[in-house]
Amino acid sequence: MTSQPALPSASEITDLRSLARALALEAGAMIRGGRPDQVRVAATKSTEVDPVTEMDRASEELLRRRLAARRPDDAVLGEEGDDVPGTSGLTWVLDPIDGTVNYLYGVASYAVSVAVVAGAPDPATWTPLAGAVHSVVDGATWTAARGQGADKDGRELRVREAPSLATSLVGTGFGYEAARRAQQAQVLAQVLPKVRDIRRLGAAAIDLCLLAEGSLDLYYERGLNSWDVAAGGLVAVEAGAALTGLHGAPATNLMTVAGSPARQAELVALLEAAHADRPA
Ligand code: LIP
Repeated sequence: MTSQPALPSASEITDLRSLARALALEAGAMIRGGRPDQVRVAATKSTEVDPVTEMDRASEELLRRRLAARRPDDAVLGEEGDDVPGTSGLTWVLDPIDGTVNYLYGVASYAVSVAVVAGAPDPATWTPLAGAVHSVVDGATWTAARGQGADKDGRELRVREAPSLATSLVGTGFGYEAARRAQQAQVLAQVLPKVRDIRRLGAAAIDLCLLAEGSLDLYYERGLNSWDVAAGGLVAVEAGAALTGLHGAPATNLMTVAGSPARQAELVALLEAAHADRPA
């Protein structure tokens, strides 16, 4: 049985939180200042509606450059670039623009997400240590550190507990493949009548932070990548949210469900009854 390397100290984790915040703010300022009037798609990924822009790439290059200088022994996993191995046992998990479609269209919900985890960068097994989500358009910044709480621009956060599932405002999102979206629409048809309303804002990292601040009561999404969830998930958990998958599993690409513990358990049960993780 290989022993897990010791986690960084509380003060080291505090420093990692400060670095994540500084990097997210710097990349956000570059994105904000450099957005052309007409954003072009540089390439597409999983489908023709899964775009990457030059700014996604420029943001990740900036983040990687800074990390190579500040944290050369740490590994890096980013949405737009190759994995970089490390020797420290820590991995930085980067989403240079979460909400790329919103950025492309000029819809004001996109963010830079920077997190650092201990262990392999696998949401099923990692230990999130620190993270920052910086909303590019309005400049709001959420941060969190393991065991040290979560904040929005310095204000401590606690999740809201809606009195019932029926009065809960629920965030969600949809994938890029048509078959997956058809299946997600069937699940949504079973969720929508049972909750207050749905919000599809287009950036998981911001959705999870809105949950942490009480602007959403619940959030679920299937098909998220590790970089979508790494920072926002820590913000939500450090604000008191339960964050899991279905059937007792941790939150992974299969399903991410977050919210105050009582309501989150009810949403998990509803999603399980709707077979929300059934293959599309
Ligand atoms: C996005 C997520 C969003 C999801 C979108 C997309 P990206 O990430 O933040 O929640 O619904 O389909 O995956 O691709 O903009 O980094």
